[in-house]
Amino acid sequence: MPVSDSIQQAPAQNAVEKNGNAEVSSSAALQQEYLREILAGKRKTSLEIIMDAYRSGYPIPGIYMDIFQVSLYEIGTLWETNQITVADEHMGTAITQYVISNLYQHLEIANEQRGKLVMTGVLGEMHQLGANMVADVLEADGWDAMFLGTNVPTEGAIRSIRQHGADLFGISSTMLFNIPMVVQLVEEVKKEFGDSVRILLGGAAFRSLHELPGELEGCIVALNLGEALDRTRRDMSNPAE
Ligand code: B12
Repeated sequence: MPVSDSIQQAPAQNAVEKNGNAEVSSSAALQQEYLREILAGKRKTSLEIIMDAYRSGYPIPGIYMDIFQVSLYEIGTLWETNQITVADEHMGTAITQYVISNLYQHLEIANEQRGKLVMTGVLGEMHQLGANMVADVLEADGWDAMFLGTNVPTEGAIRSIRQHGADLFGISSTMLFNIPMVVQLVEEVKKEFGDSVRILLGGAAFRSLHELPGELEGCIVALNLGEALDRTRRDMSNPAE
């Protein structure tokens, strides 16, 4: 199944067998179960829940969006409203990072070769999971992806683009206060590589922007996994152009 379809079709496919009875557990129930386990610090059970879902046919991009993203957004709200501690948030995030790392080996990579991608979080940005998920899903969609992590200095990012021969450079920013750093990075990349490297922007900061700063014109902006797939397929059908 194409990776983009798997995002939309995920919930309907989540059929879980228990005690011989076919039981369709909704993605919402699965997400709540996962959230409960990560907040209880149950790393093993959290991984088992996700591996069971995967083995029952739940596609990885769907798990990323329906389970991980929803749980982490909920953790953000619980944290903001003092219902959980910073330690709880760190633990939930760490367990999710661990589960994502385990899922990676099961990603089905498309036969198509769409080009080379470097993905990073901008300097000053500590949120990493969203960019990690987008890098994984684009890799599954046929991109030769190099994920740098986050809080990467401009110089290092430029060097990675050159070393990898990237056609596409993804920048993630969650915090609005990091947008000036995104602008600076984009300007440096344009100066070094001109139009030969397209730039893909995303992360929660772009959701809060009313208008894209003029300096970011010409960049592709995508606000979630589905949009990242749609936009890269539409705008990057021939990376060499
Ligand atoms: C975990 C977490 C952290 C961890 C991150 C650890 C890590 N390894 O990632 C730590 C503890 C470091 C952290 C720090 C902070 N955080 Co924080 N954090 C979160 C939390 C709970 C989850 C983030 C997450 O992983 N979300 C899940 C991913 C999947 O979602 P996502 O990032 O949006 O990614 C999706 C899309 O945006 C998009 N996308 C993302 N990147 C890219 C890139 C490209 C190229 C594309 C195309 C798409 C794309 O695709 C992804 C999949 O759909 C959020 C809650 C939330 N609502 O997200 C708060 C949250 C983002 N944090 C918040 C805050 C305030 C902070 C701090 C300022 C706290 C503090 N006082 O220190 C610092 C800022 C640090 C910094 N300079 O960046 C606020 C931000 C509020 C705001 N709007 O300004 C939030 C919303 C919590 C809240 N409700 O108050 N945080």
